[in-house]
Parts: sequence; structure tokens; C-alpha cells
Amino acid sequence: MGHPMISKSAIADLPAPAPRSGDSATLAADIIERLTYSIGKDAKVAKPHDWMTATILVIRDRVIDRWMASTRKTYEDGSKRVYYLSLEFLIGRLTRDAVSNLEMLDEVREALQSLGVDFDAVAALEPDAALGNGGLGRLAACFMESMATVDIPAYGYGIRYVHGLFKQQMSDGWQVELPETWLSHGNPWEFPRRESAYEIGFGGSVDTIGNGSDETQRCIWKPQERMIAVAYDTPVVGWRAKRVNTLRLWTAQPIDPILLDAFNAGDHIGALRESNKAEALARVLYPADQTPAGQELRLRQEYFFSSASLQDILRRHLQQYGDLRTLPDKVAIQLNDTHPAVSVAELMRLLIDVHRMEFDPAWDITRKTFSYTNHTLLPEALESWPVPLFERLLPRHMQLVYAINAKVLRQARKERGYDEGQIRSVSLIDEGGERRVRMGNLAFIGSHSINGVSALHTDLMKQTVFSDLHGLYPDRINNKTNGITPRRWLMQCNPELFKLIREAIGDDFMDDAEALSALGKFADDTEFRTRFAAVKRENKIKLSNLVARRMGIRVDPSALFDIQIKRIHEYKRQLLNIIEAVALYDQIRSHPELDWTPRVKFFAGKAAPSYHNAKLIIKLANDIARVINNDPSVRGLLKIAFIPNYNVSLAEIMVPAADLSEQISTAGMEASGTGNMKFALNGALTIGTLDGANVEIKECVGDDNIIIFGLTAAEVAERRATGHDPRGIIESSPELSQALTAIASGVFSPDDRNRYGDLIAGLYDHDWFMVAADFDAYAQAQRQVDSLWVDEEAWYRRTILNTARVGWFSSDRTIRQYAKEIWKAGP
Ligand code: T68
Repeated sequence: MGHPMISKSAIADLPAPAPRSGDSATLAADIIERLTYSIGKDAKVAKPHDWMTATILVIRDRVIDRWMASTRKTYEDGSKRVYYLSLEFLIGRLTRDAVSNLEMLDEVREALQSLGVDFDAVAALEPDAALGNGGLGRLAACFMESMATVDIPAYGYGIRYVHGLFKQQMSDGWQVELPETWLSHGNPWEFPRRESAYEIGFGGSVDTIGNGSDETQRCIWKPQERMIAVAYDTPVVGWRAKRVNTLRLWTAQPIDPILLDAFNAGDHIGALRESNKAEALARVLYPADQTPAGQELRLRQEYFFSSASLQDILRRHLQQYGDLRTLPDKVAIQLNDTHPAVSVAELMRLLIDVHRMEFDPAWDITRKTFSYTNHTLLPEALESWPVPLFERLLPRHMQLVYAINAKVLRQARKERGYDEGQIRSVSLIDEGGERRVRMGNLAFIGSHSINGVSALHTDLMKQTVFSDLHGLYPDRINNKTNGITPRRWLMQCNPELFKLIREAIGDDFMDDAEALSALGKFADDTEFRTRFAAVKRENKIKLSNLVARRMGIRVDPSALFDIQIKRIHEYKRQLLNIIEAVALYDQIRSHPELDWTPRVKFFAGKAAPSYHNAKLIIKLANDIARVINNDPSVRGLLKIAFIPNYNVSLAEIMVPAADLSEQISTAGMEASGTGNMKFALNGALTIGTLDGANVEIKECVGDDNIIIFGLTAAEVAERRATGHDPRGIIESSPELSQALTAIASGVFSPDDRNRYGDLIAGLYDHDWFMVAADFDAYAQAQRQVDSLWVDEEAWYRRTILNTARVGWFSSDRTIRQYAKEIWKAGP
């Protein structure tokens, strides 16, 4: 690949630029230079944002040398590349992560200090990159960092949303959504790559070649609408900067920025039609998690980024190896949930129609290249698209879906003797009612590996949603229990704990989180326990200051900090936690003579804008907080704070400050959870159900060091199948009925006494999420927590053992398993 303007031999002779030095004097000089020559500001008048940009540019320079070296090495070694396709990357801030992984934190801090600037203040100006909704997007971000850390040549592919997840504001206790504008000051971390651009089509017609009787033959798709996908690259620095990988996000551009004919004819709005349409595509992240968006724009986003990514992957492979038949040897593509599942059909189209391969070998390559991660079992969350919409937008892909389906169903009937019921369940088309394309089945059938994200979830996948597909392909489903990066979720967010651990057990855990186990013996060391407790206290003071500053709520840092932070969902059961708070409130008032454990219940999380009950639960938390926090008869023994606008940066403050981690989903419904891992790592005890990865956390930390309560997944399934009697349960629990009656009768909503009538009636009538069913067990578990808290020595012994024993939940471990067992890539 050359260009007449560029002489290859001359380039070969050019001296490589000298790698940038990392000492603080050079860093300081470079920051001033960037401020002057890149930003055009005199240090005397530079604004805080100018300092931030200059600092990032200087850090970025240190990243680039290693970035290029990594790319070059992959090319030279001919190593297999891993592509992580995800519609979401919930990154948060990048700067501290990059500096810390470059091991330049002290130097950068010193450099800025010599210029009279505070690093923490500069870092805090960086907006969160919130290109994700919750766990799934955050997992993708942890994986990107871990893939660089364990030296896997990997690319993340996604969309460069102009507006990430909405900003949550509280208006009289109600969630209000505001647009989020993370790019408003520019983004110094990204590099636009105008040369990496691909055409993406929609709609139109399909011409067959030949007689048109064979569903597997080559065709020509003539899209009616076309746009261009343009790449923006962000470097992802691994720990100790051994490797720097690329996160490539696509943005959409029109083919013709302006339709001049229309403009000249006076149609000034119409002249921008194409431009607006392209712009709209990559503009916003869909804010509904766990529910399929179901709208045309979403399917367009899914196809747009799938097609751009695949075209890019094929181009890179062809450029290096010249032959697409070797694709599965050199490329592994991981589908993060079904959002990129249309990739299966798109790769088939590219191989058959564009690269002129036969159907069967193309299908073989496709299945060997893709693997798929499932993140949910909720049947209503499984993506499917109405056939007419799919066909109108992607006519050629519709044909290929039918062709793949015919092949698979024939095989299921002939080789496996599948009956009509089983055929219906494995089909790519859902024929019950309006015909729909099932993206989960497409991802499953088009992949050689389908993984769940915790042991329990993987078992349930086999038994429920994918049971018939599992019967057809019994070797494909496997488990990869989620993990979190210990760099962001310990080293960076909890620097004092990190320092303390390092002093105690040395540096091994910095490269192998499982070496944290050496901390176990310090659980019985009184002096260490005291220091561990002191670190926790400092973190709690920071959080206390934050709620005082942001919300005007005063809390006592010596109280038990009980924290539930995650998306608001009925299955995650914030409602159970809130009802228990009301019951506790009643108890404290009726028994003022008892020694109640002072407690602060913190909540944070966003609700999908269209999720009525979730928004009502936020309002309820705020209504109850207002009453309890202002009731002098509680004597400050119970406080409630719902902190607005939960995001990664807020989590980085809350996680280190927790004593108690609330992981209380209805058993069988939380695929894994990853917040549970973050809290345990930072020395909080978990109160939780036997759900998702809680089960494995319990196995690691030991039964004495976690508080488990409630129905098991099997018991929940059983009750749902045979019917249960929530009304009877409620009436036989005086604590619960009293709390529910208070809420339902408007004690906490005097301005609208009926506000919670329906919400509470749902618990009496069906209680799908087993809130009533689990209430007594939960309340009892909370009183057990109270009694554990009283014995401070024993409490900290338990929390230290949590930190010591959850190193296995490092995403480095998870990624090594993916690499070895699914991707066959990496060192
Ligand atoms: C989460 N899923 C799981 N989905 O709920 C959680 N969905 O248990 C698990 O730990 C995590 O994935 C990582 O595996 C999600 O976060 C979504 O955010 C989502 C977004 C769009 C559409 C559907």
C-alpha cells in the first residue's frame, strides 16, 4: 500500500522520533509547550480546561510510542487479533488510568505542582466517557484494559456517541433526564482517522446472479441509502504500559455533506437531509438497559457499526495475509451480547457477495470466527426485530438469515430428529404472532462459543433460553465468570488501601491480583486491622463530605455505610432495601431503648426514561429519605441518601467507602453483577442472594464472611411455576405489612397519597420479584449485620478476608480464560 507522494525507501531511512522522557522537569516543560503551541494560550491566562488539555496531550505523547510499538509487533509476529464488538463502552475518565498504568503518577503530579497546578483538580475536569448503560458497558471497558494488560492484540469496536448516557437530575425527588455532552470541550484522547472510512448501505434491492433458484448464491445488493463510517481511535494503556491497544469508535458522515442542487433550488433544509440523517445515527446512546430498544434507529446503529467494523477487519486481514480463508486463524470476533449479532449475516454477505466465496466455506469461516457472550436471561430482554423492518432495511441480510435458517433447521430435523416444538425454538424466525428475527439465535448459531457470565447464569442458559440450541450444539455453551480491573477498582480508586496492602505484602499483587491472598494472615493482626479501618474511615469521610456538599445531608462517618449502586430495576430490588428501611424506621421509633446500629443507606442509579416503576422507586427513596432524615425521634440512627447522577466517577468514590454491599437481586435474574466484586475487593461485606457471581464470591470468601439470605434460583422458579401467595406472606409478617401500609397510605407522600398505591398493590397481587417472599429473610440478615458490626475486630477481620480472597475476580483472569478457551490468542 503506497502512495506516489511518499517514498518508502526514504521513510525507512528516517530516524524514529526519540521516545518522550517521563521525568517531571521534562513533563512540566512539555506541558507549557503544549499550552503555548497546541492550544495557543499563555500560561498566565490559561483556564483550567486548557491545563487539562495540555496535560492530556503530554501524557498522550508518552502513550503513542508504545502504541505504535504494539501495533508493529502484532504485525511482525503475525499474531491472532481479537476484536471486541460492543455497542457500549462505559469508560469513565481516562487520564488517571493512563498515567497510573504508565507508572507516572508521581512525576505528573510533581510536574503540575511545579507549575502551580493541582493534578487531582485537573483530572476531575475530565468528563466521564459514559458510552454505556451499566454492567455490560463497564465490563467492556474493564476487558479493554485487561486485554492490553495481558498482552493480547485487541481492538474494541463501537460507536462514538455524541451524547452518552443522560445526566440524571432530581426535581422534587423525581428523575429528570438531561443530555450529556462529554465532547463539548473536545476530546484530546482521540485521533480522527479520516482515511479509515467505509460505505454503509441501507434499504434498496437485491439482484441475483444467475437463475435465482439457489438460496446460497452470490447476489448484488443495491442499497438505496448510503453513508460513510469514519473511525476515531483512542489508545488503551495496559498495566505497566506493556501493550497499548486501540478502541476504535465509528461516527457517521453523509456521502454528500450538502445536496447542492436542492440548495440552489432554494430548498435549504432539504439540502441537509442526508447530512442530518447520518448525524442522527451516531448521536445518542439508547438509554434502556435490559430492554430491547425495538426502534429502527437502533437497528441502524447495530448494522452501521457491525458493517464498518467487519469491513475494517477484513481489510486489515487481506492487507497482511491476502487470503480470507485464513481468517479464523488470525481473527477472533467477540460479540458483546446480541447488539452486534447482525455481524453474522454481514460477514456472510461480505464473504459471498463481495469476496466471491461459496456459501458453505463462508459459513464455516463465519462460525469459526465469531463467539457470543450472553448477559441476560430475561425473556423480554432478548432482542428480536420484526421481519418487515429487517427486510426493508437489510434485504440482503434477510435472505442470508433465511438461507442459514434453512440449513440449520434441515440439520436439526434430519440429524437430531428435532420435533416441531424444538424446531420452532431453535429457528432464527419467531413465528408466534408477528414474525421476528431472533438475534440471540442468530448469534448462537453463527458462533463456535456461547458464554454466560457466571457459573449459575451459564447453567440457567442451558436449562432455559437456549435449551434446545444447547441440545443441538452441546459443546458450544461455556462459562466465563466476569471480572473487574484491579487497577481502576483498587489501585486508582482507593490509593490509601493500595499503599497499605503494598506495605504489608509487597508488590506481587500488582501483577497478579490473586497474590492478594497473602493479606489473609493480616486479618488477625490487630495493628493492621486498625490501619485498614482507618483507611476505610477516611474514604467514608470523603463520601460524607460529598453528600454534605452536593445534597446538604449530614451523615456520621462512624455509622455503618450501607450502599446499593446500580441501574434501578425491579429485579435488582432497590424496593426491598427501601421497604426494609421503613421497617427499621418503625422499629427504631417503637424501641428507642434498644442499641440500634447507626446506619446510612446510600443509593445511586439511573432508571430507563420509559421505565415507570423504576422512576417511581427513585421518587419513593427520596420521599422516604426526606421523612426519615428529618425525624428527630430517629436520633440520626438511620439516614438515607439517594445521590443523583450515578456514573463511573461517583462509583470510584462510593465503592471504597462502603461497609456493606447490597447485592440483593431476585435469585436467577442477575446474570453476574460486577459491582459485587468491586465492593468485596475494597473491603465491604456483601449482603446478597445466591444469584449471579454472588455464588462464586461466597465460595471464595467463605460462608462466615458474607451474609446470604433468601430464596434460591430453583425456589424462585418453583414458586413462579406453582403460584405463590404474597398476600398471605405479607399478612403473616407484621413488620412488612406495617411498612407496606405506611407507604401505600401516603405517609411518605402527603402531597399525593395514592402515589405508591399501585406499586405496593403489585406486591400483594403477584410479587413477581419476590420482594414480599424474601422480606423477612432480608430483614433478619440485616439484623445479623447489625450484630456483626458491633464487634469491630471481627468485622474488620471479615472485610480484610474479603479483600484477600477476591483476587480471582480480576478481569485479567477472565480475559486469560477467554483467550485460552475461546479465542486461542495471546501469549
Ligand atoms: C449486565 N447487563 C447484567 N445490560 O445485568 C449483569 N442490555 O448481571 C452483568 O454483570 C453485566 O451485564 C456484565 O456481564 C447489562 O448491563 C445492558 O446494559 C443492556 C444494554 C442494552 C440492551 C440490553
